[in-house]
Amino acid sequence: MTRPLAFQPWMTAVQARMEAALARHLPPADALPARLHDAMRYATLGGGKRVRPLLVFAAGELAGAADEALEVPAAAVEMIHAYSLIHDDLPCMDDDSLRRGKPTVHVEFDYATALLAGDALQAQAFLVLAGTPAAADAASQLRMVELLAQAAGSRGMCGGQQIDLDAVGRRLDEPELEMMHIHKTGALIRASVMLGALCGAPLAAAEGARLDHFAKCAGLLFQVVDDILDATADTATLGKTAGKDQKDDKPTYVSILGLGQARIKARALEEEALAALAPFGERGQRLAALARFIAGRSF
Ligand code: GRG
Repeated sequence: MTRPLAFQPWMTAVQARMEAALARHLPPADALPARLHDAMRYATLGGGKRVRPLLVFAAGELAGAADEALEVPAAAVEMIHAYSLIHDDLPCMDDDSLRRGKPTVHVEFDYATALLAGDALQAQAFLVLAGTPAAADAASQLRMVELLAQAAGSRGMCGGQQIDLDAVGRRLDEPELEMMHIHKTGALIRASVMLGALCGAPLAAAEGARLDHFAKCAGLLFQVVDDILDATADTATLGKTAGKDQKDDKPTYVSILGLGQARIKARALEEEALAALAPFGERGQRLAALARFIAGRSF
């Protein structure tokens, strides 16, 4: 039996694989309307950590899925993520000019093109997921479409963004903040894990519940670390404007708990995520390494 790749080379390989897969699954830059396709590719290619595709691949490894199949949901979740970043950066949302170390889409192109590029990326995600066989059977593929739609919509990411907008300038308590992030950031992270698993052999109900608990912890962990980095890292390292949450008077884990307690919260979530994986033994090792990466990331 071949030994599994160590985490760092595995991550680099998945990131490279996804760059090629996304380039293939996006409309060509010179196809009409070229400006829109150019903006979609600008937003999606050549940057980002690809955390959500990495989660798809790691969960797929746990379920014994083939890498070729995993490219499909991984491309779909990254397209939804890229769309959310475009819209999140718009003047009517966070109004930011830097993303992934380059000008945001509405700055590089224009507001209307950015809006359309986000819309079109969302549609492209579902086109790819519905139109490219990835799961073992049609029912599982349909379930993937359903899970992604749920995660992206008003009871998922968009709903979380609305809670976020409503919270500006208001003091949230920790349960309210958690509710916001379970939707805004957590829903797509959770869907990434479940879509990856759906590409492999069916999990027993208890295994599925355990994996979902891992995904929920990983989503919150990702956000707590994001809040800590916004308060402690610099713009060059992050590739996006640092200190923005405080400047915009946004409730974050750091503003509510303080930096020290936010770090303790991150550690507790990491441990809870790892504990949820423990019964999977070797099969859960890739996801465990990814959870540790999410906890320890510096950008
Ligand atoms: C429909 C107008 C309209 C807006 C919707 C969907 C939406 C606005 C906002 C979603 C909120 C959002 C962007 C959540 C994700 C927050 C987050 C932590 C993003 C950064 O993710 P990373 O660090 O980024 O994975 P990279 O660049 O590495 O991919």
